[in-house]
Amino acid sequence: MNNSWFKEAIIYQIYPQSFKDSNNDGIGDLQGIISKIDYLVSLGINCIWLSPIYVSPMADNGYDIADYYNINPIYGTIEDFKELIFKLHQNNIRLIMDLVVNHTSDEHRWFKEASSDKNSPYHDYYIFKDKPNNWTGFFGDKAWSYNEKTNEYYLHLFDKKQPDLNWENPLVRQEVQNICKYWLDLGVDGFRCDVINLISKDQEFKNGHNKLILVGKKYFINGPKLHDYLQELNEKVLSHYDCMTVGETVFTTLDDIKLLTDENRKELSMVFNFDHTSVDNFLGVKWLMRKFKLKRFKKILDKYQYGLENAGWYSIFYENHDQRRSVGRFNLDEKMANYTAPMLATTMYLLRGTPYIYQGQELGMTNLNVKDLDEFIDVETKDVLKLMKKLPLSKKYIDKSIRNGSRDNARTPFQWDDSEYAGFSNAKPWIMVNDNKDFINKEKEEKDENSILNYYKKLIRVYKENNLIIRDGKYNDLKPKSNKIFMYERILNEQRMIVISNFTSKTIKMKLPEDCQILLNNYQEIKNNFLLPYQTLVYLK
Ligand code: TEU
Ligand code: CA
Repeated sequence: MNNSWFKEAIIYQIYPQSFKDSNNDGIGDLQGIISKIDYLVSLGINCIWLSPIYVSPMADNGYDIADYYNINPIYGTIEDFKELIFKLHQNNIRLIMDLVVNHTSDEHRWFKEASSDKNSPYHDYYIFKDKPNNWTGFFGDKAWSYNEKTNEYYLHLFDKKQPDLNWENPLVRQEVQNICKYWLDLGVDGFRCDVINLISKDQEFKNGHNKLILVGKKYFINGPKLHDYLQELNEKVLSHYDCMTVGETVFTTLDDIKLLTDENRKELSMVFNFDHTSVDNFLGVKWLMRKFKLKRFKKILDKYQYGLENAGWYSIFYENHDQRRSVGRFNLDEKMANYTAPMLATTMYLLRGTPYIYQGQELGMTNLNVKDLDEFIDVETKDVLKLMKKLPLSKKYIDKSIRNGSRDNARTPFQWDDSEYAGFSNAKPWIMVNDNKDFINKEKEEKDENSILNYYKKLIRVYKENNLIIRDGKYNDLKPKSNKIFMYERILNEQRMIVISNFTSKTIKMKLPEDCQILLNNYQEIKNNFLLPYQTLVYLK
């Protein structure tokens, strides 16, 4: 991995189930993606992160893998996949795959053998104990389930259909190396490594100390051998290819990130950290809602912008398939999305780090509006709703928290046009189409010069044209104390870029920079000495 193209990548995440259905069975697929490469090219992105497409019973929408070497037939065949890579590369778009190796599906052959016979060589691929400890998993439930055939408990930090792999076992690590090698040889350009900082567990399996959600998290986050495992994977496989890795890391600190992404240590190219998406919750748990404060948001982003100045690399993003939509978040009025979405995007993507855009974000797609909470179908939402109903919480709180937090918000079909199923499919999709597809859709926005989509295209163009200063420029927050304005500069040699964003619905009196080139503005005009509601401005001097 002695390359740095990942620092110039603009990455677009595709959630295959919801992007485009080519054969009208209601489920997105690989040929669907292929049919939309023109659209990806028109956006200007240069890399795709494809969420899992491997064989899976879909208990967690593909994050539960039953066969790492084959494509889930609902998405197509290996031939379709080869065609996809070939055509993306033809268009100078790279492809990174999702690598989910903290756990497998309980329907993986390894687990089937492991769970039926203590003496099977696969038994030690997983973590079995005679007695469970008190850990809680990420979906709010107990992290251990009973396995009758061997009279033991097995560990699963996510759903019980997602047993954790035992990375202590060198054979498991060898399997992961083989998997990476297989896909790299097929031409993929890297991996997004699912919950990678959970792979090494403290072998004492101590009880956690408190009664909070995620009891025991201290003992399964950034475990003692995490760095060794990552270095080994690099040495054995990744370093032999021109590839990148982005680790999804949960509850990591700045120091962790410095270690994980230090180029000399050869572990990961960059990580996703969720501190800034946790700005409106408590303890990093999105169900525990907290009022948004711009100052807090900036403090978090500043911490990493300054902290990783000389070491490490970072990913910048608002959305992914687990997060709620950014429109309507951060105290912003959903009805003002034509202004707020460009403002949010500008503010975030001119920071230092590799930008990630989640499908539909560029249209200003919104959260899903369901009548009844039971209409949510995601496994996490269901588990958490069940748990919340047992706790002393008001109906109103539960309603708001679930609506905010459900991952279904991000998973509704991509809105291509205003037809019945939004141009995603001719058949009823696997998940509800958002009813605002009539006015939020790709076809309509393409024609409207002032649409969110066209603003994103402009932003991406500006990003590419000024890549050096955005990548390497020194960052300074110019108004860290303000709860209304996010204003920062990026400085490289003689050049200075200034980004100013109004996070409020009010016009604010302020002196604007003079004698600069204006690179971006989400209004037609500039009003001297005033920053308009939700206005965003980018200057270059
Ligand atoms: O998510 C990891 C993770 O920590 C999730 O619990 C996340 O915090 C939560 O979903 C936020 O709502 C990854 C994948 O992105 C997610 O889709 C998977 O369900 C999970 O790992 C298990 O593979
Ligand atoms: Ca299909």
